[in-house]
Order: sequence, then structure tokens, then C-alpha cells
Amino acid sequence: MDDDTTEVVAGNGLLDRRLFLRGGLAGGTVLLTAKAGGVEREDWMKAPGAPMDEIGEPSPHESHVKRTSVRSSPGTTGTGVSFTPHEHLDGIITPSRLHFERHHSGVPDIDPGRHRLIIHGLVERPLSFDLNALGRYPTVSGINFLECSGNSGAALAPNPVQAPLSAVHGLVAGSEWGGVPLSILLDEVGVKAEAKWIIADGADSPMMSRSVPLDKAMDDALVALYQNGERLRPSNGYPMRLFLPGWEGNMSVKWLRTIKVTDQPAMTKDETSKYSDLQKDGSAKLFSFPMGVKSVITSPSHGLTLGPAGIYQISGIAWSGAGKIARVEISVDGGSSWADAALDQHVLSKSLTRFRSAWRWNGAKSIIMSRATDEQGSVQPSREQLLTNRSPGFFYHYNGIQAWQVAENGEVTNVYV
Ligand SMILES: Nc1nc2c(c(=O)[nH]1)N[C@H]1C(S)=C(S)[C@@H](COP(=O)(O)O)O[C@H]1N2
Ligand SMILES: [Mo]
Repeated sequence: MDDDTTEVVAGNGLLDRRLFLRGGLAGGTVLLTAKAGGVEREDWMKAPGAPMDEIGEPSPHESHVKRTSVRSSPGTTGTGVSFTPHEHLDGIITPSRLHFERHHSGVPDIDPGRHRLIIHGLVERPLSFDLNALGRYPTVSGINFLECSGNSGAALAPNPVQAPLSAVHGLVAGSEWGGVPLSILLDEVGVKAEAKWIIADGADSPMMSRSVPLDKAMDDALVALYQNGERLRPSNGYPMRLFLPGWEGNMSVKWLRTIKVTDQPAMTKDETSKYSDLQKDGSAKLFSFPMGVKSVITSPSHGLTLGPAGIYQISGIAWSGAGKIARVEISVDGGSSWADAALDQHVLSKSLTRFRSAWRWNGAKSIIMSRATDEQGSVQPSREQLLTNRSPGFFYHYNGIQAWQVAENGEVTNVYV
């Protein structure tokens, strides 16, 4: 691509997003000359390749792409997190094997033949469903993100964490979730008129449980059985989990075992002492369910290094618990000027949305940022705006703008602006 034809749309060399629609990024491409003709045959072309296999595995050359910061709390096994390595991924679907994990006491080894989902409480007919019974109800699927409300909490640290993006923002992932709409099962048991909440319990040893307003349960809640076309993986809730599109991950109770229909919330530990929002007056705000509008540039990001000055793609993910992403703006001059990124074709409600921009980097130190706006008009706040409105002990629901600094040598680090 001839540099003269690219239109600069914001300060420091941000280019028109249509550059991507037209294609033709030049960086790293080697122009073949007319006489190049006889390209050498590589070794792998000289003999038949490997046979078919029952299960496809990633290339061994991609073995560095794995969940990061895998750790259990001291003195426990399986109480902790692992992060999705977004710095190495593209698109809006996270491979199931790389979906982040958050377990409060490890992954239970559930026998699907013995597992039951029991729905009881303020209902006409309490019922017990095994996996076969559930399989006979209509199923639906949808592409949605799942984000832990503790995601990006590391961005509250007084100094920017110098670690790959995933160590800060890796507790979000996108999947196609398939299963039975909870509303169908609630109709089957017959919810009584005075019912207002459901209490969902997991079959793990702490029996993690959360209260969910009945409106959400009847709206888009799913008893999920499938993730990205296959049965849920054990770490993501096999054989069934509650899935609440757009709401904090904690409420999507894995290994779902009982649903009790009630007229009030249960005030479980996972919605009072934990997963509540400490206010400036010392009180805790309960039940902040939807995840706020947010975005992060995944490439370039910490740990990735730019080569020589030239044209680069800036790419990342944006999402909102309130619906679709309306726009993502990019700045490559530390927030002085902004221009819209191009959104990939799948802009879905409560889903990861992939954005891309083109940047002609002149080799000078630069700060790059993304800012998302959702269809409700909510705009992702700057880190500073976000901090002025919260008390120091409020950890959850961080959705501030992430800034990356590109140094003259191409190294990318985490910065606060
Ligand atoms: N039963 C049960 N459900 C659970 C949890 C758990 O520890 N036990 N963790 C919750 C939290 S805090 C989050 S963020 C999500 C994480 O889902 P994932 O591990 O599939 O990514 O599951 C939620 N559901
Ligand atoms: Mo979470």
C-alpha cells in the first residue's frame, strides 16, 4: 500500500479504519520479484503428512498459548483463578480450553448419570431433572461473554502491573453457550405468584450459591449444557451451569444442582461479604449485576514488541452487559485525539466484539488506548474518572480505560495516564 493514499484520522498517525476493509497492510510482507519463480520445496512437502486423529490438538509451535497466572490460594488446591491469554487470541470466541477459570474450591468430579437439577420452593410441582430429561427440552444457543466481576482489579494497583494483558484483564472470555432456557423449566414447575427470586446452588464442595431476580431468570437465563458446540468442560461447569448473559460471572453458578424459588434473596456469603461493592460511607452496595461497558487493546499489548516503524494493526475486544457495542474509539496520542475503530462483522448483544484500527507508527514513544460506548450510550470511563467515584476498598467491576505505552524500541508496557 502506498503510504500517500492512507488518510490520517487522528493525532500521531492513526489511520482511517477503512484501511482494514480494503486490506493491504504492508508490514513484514516480502514483495516477490518477477524472476523469483522457483520457490524451494520445504522438507514437509517431500513426504506424506501425519494421519487423521480423533481429537485435533493445537500446533506444537503454539504451546506458549495457554492460560496464565494459574494459581490456587495458599493452603488450598483449586481455590483461585487462571486467565485467558487474550494477548495471543483473535476474534470473539475463546477456545474452551483457554476459557479462564474461577473456582471457589476446585473442580468437582461429577458423574453425569447421578447428577440432578432440582427446582423447588415457591412452585406448584417441585421437579428433579437428570441430563437426559433436560436434553428433551428445546435448546437455544447464543454468543456471549462471561466476565468475573473481579476482572481487571489489578488495574487498581498504585503502580501499573508489568505483566501480560491477561494477568490484568484475563477474567473475561467469549463463547457460544447452548442449553435450555431457564424460563421453560420454571414454567414446567409452575412458579407461584409471590415468587420474586431464585437461589441457585452449585454441586462443588462450598456449594457456591447466588440469588437471581426472577425477571432475569425468566428473561435470558440458560441452563447451559454446551460451550462452543461441545459439552461444557469440567472446569466450566460440566454437566450443567447457570448462564446469565451480561451479568457478573459469579452468578453463573457452575455444576448447577438446585434452584429454589423464593420471595426474597438468600443473602449468601457470595453476595454479601464477597461480590458486593464497598461505598465511601463504609456500607456495601449489594446486587450490582450487569458488567459495565469496557474494552482493551489486545495487540499490541504488554509483552508484545513492535518491529521497525511502519503500519501496524491495533486490535482488541469490547463488551457490555447492557447490550451491543455501538462504537470503539482509538487514541494513539495518550487520549488527546480519538477516531473510530472498525468493528468486525459480528456485533452481538452481551458479547465480545472485535475492533481493529490501522496505525502508522513513526517510531516515537506513544500511548495507545481504546474507549468503548454501548448501545445504551454508556461510555467506558478513564481510570481517573472511575477512581474518583469509588472507595479504596471497592475492588469489583473495574471497567476503566487501559493504556499501553509503545517505546522507541517497540517494547509495550502498562501505563496509567
Ligand atoms: N459452583 C460454582 N459456581 C461458580 C464458581 C464457583 O466457584 N463454584 N465461580 C464463579 C465465578 S466467581 C465466576 S467468575 C465464574 C467463572 O466461570 P468459569 O470458571 O467457567 O470461567 O463461575 C462462577 N460460578
Ligand atoms: Mo468471579
